[in-house]
Amino acid sequence: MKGRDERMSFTEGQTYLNCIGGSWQPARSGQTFPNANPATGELLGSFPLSGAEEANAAVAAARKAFETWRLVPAPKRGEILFRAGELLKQRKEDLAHTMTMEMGKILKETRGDVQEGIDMAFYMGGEGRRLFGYSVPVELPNKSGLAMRDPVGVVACITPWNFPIAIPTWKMFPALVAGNTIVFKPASDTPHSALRLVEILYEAGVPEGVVNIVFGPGSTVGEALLHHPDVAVVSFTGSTEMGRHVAIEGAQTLKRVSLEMGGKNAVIVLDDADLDLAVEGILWSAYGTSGQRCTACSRVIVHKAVRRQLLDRLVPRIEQLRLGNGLDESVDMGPIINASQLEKIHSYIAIGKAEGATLLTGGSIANEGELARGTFYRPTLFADVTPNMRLAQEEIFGPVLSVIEAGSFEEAIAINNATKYGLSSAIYTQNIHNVERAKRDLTTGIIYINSGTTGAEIQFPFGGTRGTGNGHREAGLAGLDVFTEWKVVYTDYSGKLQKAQIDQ
Ligand code: UN1
Repeated sequence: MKGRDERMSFTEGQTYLNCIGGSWQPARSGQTFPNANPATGELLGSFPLSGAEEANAAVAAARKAFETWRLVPAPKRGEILFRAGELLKQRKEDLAHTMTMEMGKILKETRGDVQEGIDMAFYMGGEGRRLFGYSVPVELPNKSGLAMRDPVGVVACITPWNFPIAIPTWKMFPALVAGNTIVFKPASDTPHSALRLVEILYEAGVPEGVVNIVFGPGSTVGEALLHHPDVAVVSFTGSTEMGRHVAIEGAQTLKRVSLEMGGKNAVIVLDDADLDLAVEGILWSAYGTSGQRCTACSRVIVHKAVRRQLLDRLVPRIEQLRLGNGLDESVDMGPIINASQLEKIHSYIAIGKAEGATLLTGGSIANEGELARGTFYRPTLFADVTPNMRLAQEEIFGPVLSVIEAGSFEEAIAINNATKYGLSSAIYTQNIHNVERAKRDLTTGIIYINSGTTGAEIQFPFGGTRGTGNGHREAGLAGLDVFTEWKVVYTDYSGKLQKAQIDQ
C-alpha cells in the first residue's frame, strides 16, 4: 500500500493520516486537530483537519473501487471479515487501552466495545455464504422468479465517539460483505480507534479504495459526503437534531439514510420486582460509560409502593461508585468525553431544581485531586421528577438519572412510552402476566425483562422508534437491508410471449 511506512502504530504526540484510495495522506491544507485524553487532558496525537476536498477524493476512490469489489464473490468478501475478526481478537487488549485513553470509558467496557466488533466480523463474515434472497413460485408456466440482493454503491459511515469500534463495525461490516465500498468519517473525539480499525481491514485483505477514512469536522467532511451525488447511502449515528439534518440534506440527492439517534430509556420497577436485582441493572445501565450511551437508562419509573425501598438501596450504591482514569481497574466510572459535554450535563442540575425535582446525590463536576486534570461528573440522582419535566424528556447523555413515581402498571407503561424517543426500555417484575403485557405494550425498539436498558447483542436488530430512528435497524439480518438493493429477475423459458396478469 502506498505511503504505508508513514503510518506507524500509536505513539503519543504523533501525527496520523487519512487513508484515501489505499494511500495514507495528510489533509491538503496540512492542518491537524488534536486528540486528547479526557481523563488526563494529555495530547495523544494529531489528525488531519480535512474538508470537502478530501471527502470528495475519498468518494471518487470508493466509487472506482466499487466496480471491482462488487464482483468479488461474497464468500471471499466474508473471508476478509473473518480475518479482520481474528485481528480484532488478537489486538483486543491493545485496542481497549487505546479506546480508554481517547474517550475515557473503563477497560471492562472498552473490551466489550471491541468484542462487539469481533462478534459483528464473524456474524457478517458468515453472511458471505448466505446473503439470502428468495425464489417463490410464479403464476405462468416455464418461467421462474428470483429476488436477490445487490450492493447499493458508496456508503458514508458517520459515527459517534461513545462506541468507537463497535458502531463503525455495525455499519462497515454488513456494507462490505454485501459488496459496497466505504467512506468513513469518525467522530473527532475518537479518531485513533477508527484508524486502527481501518488498518485492520487493510491487513485483513480489503483492496485499495474499498475502505477510506477521512478525519475532520462534520461541518465540512460530513456535509460534503451528505451532498455528494455518488454517495448512495449515509449511515449515521448521533444526536436526533443532527440526524434530522442528515435526513433533510440527504433527501436532496435521494440518498438512502439510516439513522440511529437519541434515547430517553427507562427502567420500570414494579411492586413485585426483585429490588436488589433492579438496583444492579439500574447502576450498570445508568452510570456505565458515564451515562454516555444511547441505550443508557436515564429514567427509573418506580411503583409508589416500593419507591422508598428502592431509593434507600440505590443512593448508597451510587455514592460508592469510584470515579477516575478508566485504565485503573478499580475505577467504576471514567470521565465525560469533553468540556462542552460536561457543561451541558451540568446545566441540567439547575434545570431540574428549577422544575422542582429533588437532587438526592451528585449534581456537580468532580475535580478533587487527579480528577481536576480531566472532565469528570459525579453520578447524579434526582427524585420527585414528573413525566413532563425536561429532566424526564430530554437526552442528557451523562450520568444523570431521574426517578419518577407511578401508581400502577398501566401508568408506568404510559410514562415509559411518552417521550419523543423509543430506543430501549426495561421492566423488573416477577409476574408473568406483567411480563407478557409489557412485551405487548412497551413501544421501544428494544425491551429487557429483568435486566437494564443496555446490552444489545449483534445478531438482533438494533434501533428504535419515534425520534430514535427512521425505521431502519442495524445489526442482525435487518442490518443487511440498509446496504442492499432488492433486484428481481424473471426468466421466461417458454419461448413465447407470456403476459402476467393477462394470460389466465
Ligand atoms: C449505543 O449506546 O450507542 O446495548 C450503542 C448496548 C451496546 C450498544 C450501545 N451493546 O448498550
